[in-house]
Amino acid sequence: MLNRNLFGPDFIWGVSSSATQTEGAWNVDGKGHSIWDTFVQAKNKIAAQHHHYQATEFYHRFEEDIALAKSMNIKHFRFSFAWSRILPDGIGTVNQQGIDYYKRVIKCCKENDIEPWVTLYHWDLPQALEARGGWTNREILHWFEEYVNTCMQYFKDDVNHWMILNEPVVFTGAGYFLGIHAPGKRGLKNFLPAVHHAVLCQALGFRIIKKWKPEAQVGSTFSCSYITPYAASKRTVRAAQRVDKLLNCLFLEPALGLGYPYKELPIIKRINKYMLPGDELLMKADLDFIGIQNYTREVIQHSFWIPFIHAKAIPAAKRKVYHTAMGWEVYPESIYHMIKKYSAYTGVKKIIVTENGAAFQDSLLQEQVNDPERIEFLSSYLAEVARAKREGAKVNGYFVWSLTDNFEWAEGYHKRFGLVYIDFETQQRTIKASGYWYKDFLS
Ligand code: GCO
Repeated sequence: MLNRNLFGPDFIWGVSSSATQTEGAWNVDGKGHSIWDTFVQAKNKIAAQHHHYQATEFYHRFEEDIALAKSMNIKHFRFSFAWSRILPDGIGTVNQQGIDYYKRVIKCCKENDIEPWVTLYHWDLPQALEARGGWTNREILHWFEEYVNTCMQYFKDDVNHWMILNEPVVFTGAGYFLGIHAPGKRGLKNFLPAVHHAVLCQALGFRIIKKWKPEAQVGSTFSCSYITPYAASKRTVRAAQRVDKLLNCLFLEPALGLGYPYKELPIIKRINKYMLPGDELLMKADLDFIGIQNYTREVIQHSFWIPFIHAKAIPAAKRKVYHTAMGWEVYPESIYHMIKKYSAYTGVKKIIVTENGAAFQDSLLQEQVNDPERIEFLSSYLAEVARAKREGAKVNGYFVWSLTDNFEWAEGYHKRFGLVYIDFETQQRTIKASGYWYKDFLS
């Protein structure tokens, strides 16, 4: 039977969230604009033209939400700092009100016996920096350096667990290649420099944090999907390998000193154009842990028509397999395979599952939310985490995405991932059946 003892006494249990998806208060108390504040204004980018300007009002309601987390036996809370709340223009003047706010959040966590885990960059670049090219401009190394130094100056004594970037392949891929996330840029000419600069910032951020606080636990978080070829043909298998390198390895391997995956992903050779002598070394970061964020697997087919990668994913609906409201296949073995895969890298010291969860069509009926699908989802994925752990994998923590329903980027509010339901009209919180299930599991 699944129970927490299978994971050992030191295993870390938590929930995750991020600033843009929850805080709201997008333009109060001195906060500068972020690229998401701008992006949600564009036509036809966000489902139902939703925006995050109120979101879950975490900025004003954090005490209530952290108390809820405590009531659910949650001991670790992962959230992010909004860069433009701390440095409204990205660099330069510090916004004291932003510093005070995060101090209050951290203090509240501690008063509730909850350990804060802070992500420095969860996709919300200050708009003032995007105006200067954002992640495509190598200057971002200086901007990011200033931001991380500022965070350490104010928070080094308050926070022991830091994550540098959240899902860099998603914010560069969706934001600078596909144009479906902020800042809405497209093409290899934006994607490749953004990737390279993010790889460099990841390592730079690591060095800065360690300089201020050698004993801090510092990681970065990577989205990952188990990749399966649709057929056994050589062509399909190679297509699947390319996707695997792109989605699962592009930001980790350079940090481990393995460089970019040129061999399996030939298109990445074009990144050399953005590299300066010595960069290979600057890409390395001896991370204390890696955060992995897994939801599903992808089944890949060779495609002549898709440029650069010549591969495409076959959607779960088309394969007629069980999937969540996001259209993502429910495939618990995926998390097992990913943990094993990352565990096999000698340079990976420790793996924390920093996100796992699911969106389903939840509804509030008589003040209750009955979500058996989510309970089934979480327990089946956790059983696979336990299996990997039993086999000796270096996994030592698990965070559910997310504490509450929130702003799901381009999907708006209709995709609910929370253990706690939010009525976005009234902002009323209701713990879902899955939230009670997690609470019992952790008791
Ligand atoms: C992330 C994720 C979250 C999403 C979650 C569900 O990178 O942390 O994008 O912000 O809400 O993964 O899609």
